Amino acid sequence: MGKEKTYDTAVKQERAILVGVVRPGEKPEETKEYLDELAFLVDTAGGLVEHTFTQKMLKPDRGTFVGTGKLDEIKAYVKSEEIDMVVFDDELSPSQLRNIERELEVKILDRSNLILDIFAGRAQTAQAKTQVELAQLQYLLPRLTRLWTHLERQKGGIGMRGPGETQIESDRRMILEKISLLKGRLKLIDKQNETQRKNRAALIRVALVGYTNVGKSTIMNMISKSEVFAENKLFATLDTTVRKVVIENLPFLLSDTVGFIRKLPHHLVECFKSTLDEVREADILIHVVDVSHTSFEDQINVVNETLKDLGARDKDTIMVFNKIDAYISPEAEELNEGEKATLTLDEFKKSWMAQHNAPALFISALHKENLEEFKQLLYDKIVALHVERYPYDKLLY
Ligand SMILES: Nc1nc2c(ncn2[C@@H]2O[C@H](COP(=O)(O)OP(=O)(O)OP(=O)(O)O)[C@@H](O)[C@H]2O)c(=O)[nH]1
Ligand SMILES: [Mg+2]
Repeated sequence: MGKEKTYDTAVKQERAILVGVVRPGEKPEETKEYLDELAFLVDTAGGLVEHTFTQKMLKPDRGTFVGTGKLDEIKAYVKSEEIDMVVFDDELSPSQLRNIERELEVKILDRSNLILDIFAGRAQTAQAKTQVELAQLQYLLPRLTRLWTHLERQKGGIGMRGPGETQIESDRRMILEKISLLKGRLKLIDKQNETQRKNRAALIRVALVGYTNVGKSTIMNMISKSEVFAENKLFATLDTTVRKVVIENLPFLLSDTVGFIRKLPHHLVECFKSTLDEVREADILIHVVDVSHTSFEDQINVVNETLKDLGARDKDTIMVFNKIDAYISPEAEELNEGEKATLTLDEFKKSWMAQHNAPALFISALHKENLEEFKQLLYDKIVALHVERYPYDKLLY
């Protein structure tokens, strides 16, 4: 923990505003939740959120996403407050991006390239770096015209066709070549990793999965006594780490991997599929939930959906509700003085969370609360699986 800082806070922070469209039927707390998460992403990327704009719409405008009236309002704010970038909560189409950029004349990001940017800043291994670069190029490809318009504007804005088209074509070809190069490199890395996995002993494999920032790496560090980078930022972990762990006399493999998030860019999921092989091939999943987060139920659904995409939804899964120390009950505001807003371990065990999610455990990885029960359940599960798989192996237990 506490490795080197990824972002240098000494440089001037970029001033950002957020823009979200409120869909019909969306509850105010949902809108707040989406934009809070976007703000956390901007913060993680090193930016400073100055203001948030929302616009109620049946569906986003095809040309300008928020409609021209709202765009004028945003433009006035951008100019008067010297804003450096405008961040949209949804993926913008290439033409929306072009129109908005032309109007606002500052950097425009959408959720996808914000996430890509964070990933790019965090990638450590050759595999992660290649995966992120590939995703970035795939994101860029349909948006190439935008870059060219940009150059045209600097030159005076005439002659949008002629040389522009030729330039786009050659850029395009270059990017396509780079994409196929990166794909080739990834294939090679995948093959090496596959061989590595095959060479491992026939141990039971357990994978930590969950939404980003729920405490997966903290749990990994705690039970494997390793030093995986954990911090209160999104996507602290990008690469998969595998450790051999021994509980009592029982060895098994535990992996920690990239966290999931709602609206994860499609390209990114594709490019990170191989990083998630460890999840796909795991015998047991530990689905970690941050119970102190107001929308942890939504987060559980997002994780389950992502697991489904990966073909890993039907695996043997233990639900671990983490951060019980920071849990505040939704009725906390109505409590009288002296009454506790959190739950005791017994109350957690009797709650709907336990009843709906068997087997479920309630822990605090940070305060090392209830870890014995966690280890015991894991131990029992692994032993059961081991007996089933190697009925004649008497070396263990
Ligand atoms: N209060 C509290 N905080 C915790 C607990 N467990 C982890 N945290 C904090 O939550 C933050 C995120 O923890 P990580 O272990 O990095 O989470 P992660 O799931 O690996 O996150 P990503 O790799 O970014 O997806 C850190 O600041 C931890 O110190 C806990 O039990 N209680
Ligand atoms: Mg992590």
